[in-house]
Parts: sequence; structure tokens; C-alpha cells
Amino acid sequence: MIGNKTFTMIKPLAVERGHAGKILDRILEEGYLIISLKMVHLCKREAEAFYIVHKDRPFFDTLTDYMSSGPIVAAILKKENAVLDYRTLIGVTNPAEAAEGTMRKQFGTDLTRNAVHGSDSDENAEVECRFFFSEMEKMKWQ
Ligand code: FUP
Repeated sequence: MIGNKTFTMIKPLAVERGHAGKILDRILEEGYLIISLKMVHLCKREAEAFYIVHKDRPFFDTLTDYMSSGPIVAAILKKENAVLDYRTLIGVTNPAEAAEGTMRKQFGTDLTRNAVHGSDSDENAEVECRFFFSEMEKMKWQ
């Protein structure tokens, strides 16, 4: 399974603006299977726990305030080479610098509110899937 699975979140502003359906549609069009899916409203502490690797960065408080400001859509995606291909599909962190055709370019607003998250390694994909989904929620399709 390693290498075939990634974790994504559709971030609060993209959900609020009604883009979740379009983003999920694009994900399916690009050949991913959505193997787990839920909408959750993180509290500040949960957002801090998810982004703990960034705890000493100057943007940590703004980021975790934002990520706990409204519901997000979390999903586990399956496809060959999922982590790397999904990073290409979402584009670089800053929507202003993201390539044409990427989801951050299309749906992102600014560096903090960049529409979607995608795991940056197989190891982090595992950790992030486990953060949001129980064994039962993850077991189908695996
Ligand atoms: P990415 O892997 O592209 O999601 O980017 P990072 O893991 O470096 O950053 C995680 C999130 O922190 C980004 F999605 C947006 C936010 N961030 C900022 O707000 N400011 C920064 O300078 C860098 C990241």
C-alpha cells in the first residue's frame, strides 16, 4: 500500500465558497479513488496537533486559527504514485506561484488559504490518514 496512498484536506475557505464538489470531481477525473471521506470542523488544539511540525514557525498561529475557522473535507486518496502526483496536481504552497491548471492556482486565495493540503511523503501520508480516520474508516479498498 505504501506509495499508493495520500491524504488531502479541502481547507475552510474553499469549503465555505462551495468548491469542495469541484475539487473532489477534479480528483476523480485525475484517476484517484477516494477511499475515505469526511467533513470535520477542527478545534484550535486539533489544528495545532495536525501542524505540530510547524510549531516554531512564525505562521503557526495564523495557520491553526484559519484551519480551525470552519469545516474542512478530509480524504484518503489511492492511485499509483499518489503522494508525488497529488503534489503536482495541487501545485506549490503559494497559489500566486502555483502553475496554471493546479488546484491551488484555481481555488487558492493566498499562502494561508491555499485551498488544499496534500501529504509530502509516504510516511506523512500514513500519519495524516491515521490522524483523521479510524482503522474501520480506512479498511475499505486497502
Ligand atoms: P505544503 O506542504 O505545500 O502544504 O506547505 P507547508 O507544509 O510548508 O506549509 C503548510 C501550510 O502552512 C501551508 F499549506 C500554508 C501555511 N504556510 C503559511 O501560512 N506561510 C508560510 O510561509 C508557509 C506555509
